[in-house]
Amino acid sequence: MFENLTDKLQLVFRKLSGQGILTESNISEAMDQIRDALLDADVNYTIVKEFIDEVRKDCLGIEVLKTVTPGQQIVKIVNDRLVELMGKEASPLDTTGAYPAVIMVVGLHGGGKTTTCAKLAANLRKDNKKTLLVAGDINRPAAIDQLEILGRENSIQVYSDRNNPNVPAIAKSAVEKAKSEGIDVVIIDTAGRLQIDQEMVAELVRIRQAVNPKEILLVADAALGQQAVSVADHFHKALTLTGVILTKLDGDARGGAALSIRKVTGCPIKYAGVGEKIGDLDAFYPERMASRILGMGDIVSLVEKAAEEIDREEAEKLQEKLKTKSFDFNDFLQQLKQMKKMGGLESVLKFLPGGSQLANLPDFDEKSFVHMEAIISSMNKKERENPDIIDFSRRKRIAKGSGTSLEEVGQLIKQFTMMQKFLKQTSLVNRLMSGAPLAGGPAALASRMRRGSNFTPPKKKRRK
Ligand SMILES: Nc1nc2c(ncn2[C@@H]2O[C@H](COP(=O)(O)OP(=O)(O)O)[C@@H](O)[C@H]2O)c(=O)[nH]1
Ligand SMILES: [Mg+2]
Repeated sequence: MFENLTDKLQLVFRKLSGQGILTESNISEAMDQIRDALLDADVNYTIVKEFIDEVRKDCLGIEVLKTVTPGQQIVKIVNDRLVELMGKEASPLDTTGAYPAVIMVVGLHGGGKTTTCAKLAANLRKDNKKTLLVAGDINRPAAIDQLEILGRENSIQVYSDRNNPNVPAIAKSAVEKAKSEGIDVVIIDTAGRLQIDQEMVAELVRIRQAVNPKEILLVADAALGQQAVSVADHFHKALTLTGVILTKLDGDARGGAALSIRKVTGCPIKYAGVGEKIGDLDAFYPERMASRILGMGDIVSLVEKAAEEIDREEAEKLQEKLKTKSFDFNDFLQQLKQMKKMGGLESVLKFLPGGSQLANLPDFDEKSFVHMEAIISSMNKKERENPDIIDFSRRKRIAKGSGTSLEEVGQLIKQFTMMQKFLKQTSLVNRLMSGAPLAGGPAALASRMRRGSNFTPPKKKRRK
């Protein structure tokens, strides 16, 4: 699958990895090559342009990690953007709500509708769901035969009515039958054409009205590339699809459809057909697909680990320092500087379990960093080491020296004392580090810290 694209991208990355540092010029060269590779894979032009712009921006803003090379980091950037392009999260089949759930399968002739209907039924059987396949392509008797054979071979019930020319009525009867027999999901195979035409669309709309499907899935041949994308776009406009199933990804598809369809139509890809056999239907996971396209899953996880590692190290160092009872204004200042370097308190807190909510402290924004630094710099050595001695007249002097207000100085001292107190609750810090729940949750803690009230650690449950 997508070998050509994979080969080309790997070539770009190999070249980058050989270069120790990233410069605007080698990033630029790499972006040109990635762009060509994507265009060759028949990805939509506008999408390629946007994609490259985003990747370039990410590359220029890269934060260098110790244990991996910049080239490896770019692999990760491209990976993440590919995942995003394909929809980020997987989009599972929805069979909730009305009973039985109805799935309508639509698409052009030869895309793989009939085969995919049977594959879907086999997939649902794994979830213990009973299905009924409905032969809705009545124009060609061979199509009904095909579905019946697939049903017989795989022990899936098939509903057909060769004497009825009214497909919406057939679909309706099938749903009634399913209801009375306790069948969970009805899957309707429909007629395709070589081209989208009004007559076909009108029939599909009538079927939709008759049975109100939970899912309307377009089956599209991935080998058609951009043509598959425009087919999807048309079907979506006519029918409001709930998802796309890309077939024949086992063949010589170049990747264009898989990489463009989500962004162009807004419809998620739900499954990928990867062969002619009944089991050859995979749920579509953007992350796995990106990893297959790049063929560099190991580098992606290496970079992820390195990023986590460095942040964890910093967070732990900070924690260690904060835990000590000797924590004074000197430490506070140093921590402020370090936090600023690391992108603010939030960036540190978010790596502590539950810390992401604590990070919403409004008092720690960029501007107040500057003021805090100024205030602490205006304190003398004694005051920094022993903030208790800072009385009104000292406050006045500090405010004047730092160009801030008395109020701000008071605020900072209050915050510092609170933080000091908070940090002395070592058990609390440990709890935070271990991910154990806090009484009222981190948000409650954060608000207590903000208000300046004393924090009482959660009471231990007494065992009887
Ligand atoms: N290799 C491959 N062949 C497929 C896949 N899905 C369907 N086919 C084949 O494509 C052809 C057309 O499929 P069919 O279900 O009849 O398409 P329909 O006209 O849309 O109903 C058949 O020969 C299928 O076996 C797939 O994912 N991979
Ligand atoms: Mg068919």
